[in-house]
Amino acid sequence: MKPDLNVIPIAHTEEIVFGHLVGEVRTAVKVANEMLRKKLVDDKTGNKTDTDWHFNELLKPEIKTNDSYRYLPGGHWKPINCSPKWKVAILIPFRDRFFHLPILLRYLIPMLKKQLLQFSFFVIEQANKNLFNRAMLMNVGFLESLKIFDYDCFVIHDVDHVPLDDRNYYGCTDMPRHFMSGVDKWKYKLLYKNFFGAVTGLTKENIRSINGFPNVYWGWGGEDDDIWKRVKDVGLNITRYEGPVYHYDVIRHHHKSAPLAKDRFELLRRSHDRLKKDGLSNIVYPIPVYELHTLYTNISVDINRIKI
Ligand code: NGS
Repeated sequence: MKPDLNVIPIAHTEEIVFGHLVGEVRTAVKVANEMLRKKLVDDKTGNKTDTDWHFNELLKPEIKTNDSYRYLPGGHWKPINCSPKWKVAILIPFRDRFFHLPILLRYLIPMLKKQLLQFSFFVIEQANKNLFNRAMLMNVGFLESLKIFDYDCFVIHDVDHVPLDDRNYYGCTDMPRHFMSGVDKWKYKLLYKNFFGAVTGLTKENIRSINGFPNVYWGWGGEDDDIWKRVKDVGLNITRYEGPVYHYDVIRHHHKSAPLAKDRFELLRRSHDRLKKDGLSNIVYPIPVYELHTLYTNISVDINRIKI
């Protein structure tokens, strides 16, 4: 069935997702945010402090939902009656596309519950006007999410891609994984065989073995091809299943197209040489700003160029 990709307010999505518990959830998130702010901001100086403590202790109280899940403030869900096969962090690199988020989350939450996964949503927001750097945000999301919980599975998700079938399993079996066999804008095909963008999955070990993601792609394009090369370079194979279960629709928008990463072809040629020195091994970024929302944890970060 075609998903409804019309814009809906976040409040309406919250009502759909939480039903009669929505009031309780909103209050819990408000309280958790106040506690978080007390911990993260130094009272005297007003400066941000590091998150080097048990962050997840603040994600309280747990709320039991009526579908055998426990919910924790900031968009974290854990099944009650089974131990989940995978603990999945969904990382959404992000800037400005606020109206996309509720549309995507309202489809993903029921889907992941049906798949009995433990899951959390992290929106990794680039907090400046530099060219957008999707892959560096992925590195930040990986490192920061691991401060909250020991996830073993990471799904990197473009905010505007909605899966069409809830049998598209987001656990980390057969990784690294490209979850998409086709997309509406390319007539439910892919643009090229080695495409590794939009929605991908890697285990924690996979990500460490490729030294995370390249930090050097500022602007649109190329970073996903670089990641494909990294994966191949370390001898891993990418799995992709064929057929309509793995189709996606793209949420249309009227933004002007993103500025290109002009140097992307040059960068791609040197991908192999940079693998060890560009990624998790050299990333630096200022302490991010955390904010808990009902449906996700927002990690806002001011990323800048790093010398290799
Ligand atoms: C390729 C880009 C990828 C991009 C892909 C799909 O040309 O980064 O198109 O584009 N590679 C380079 O530019 C080197 S899309 O379907 O979004 O139009 O992901």
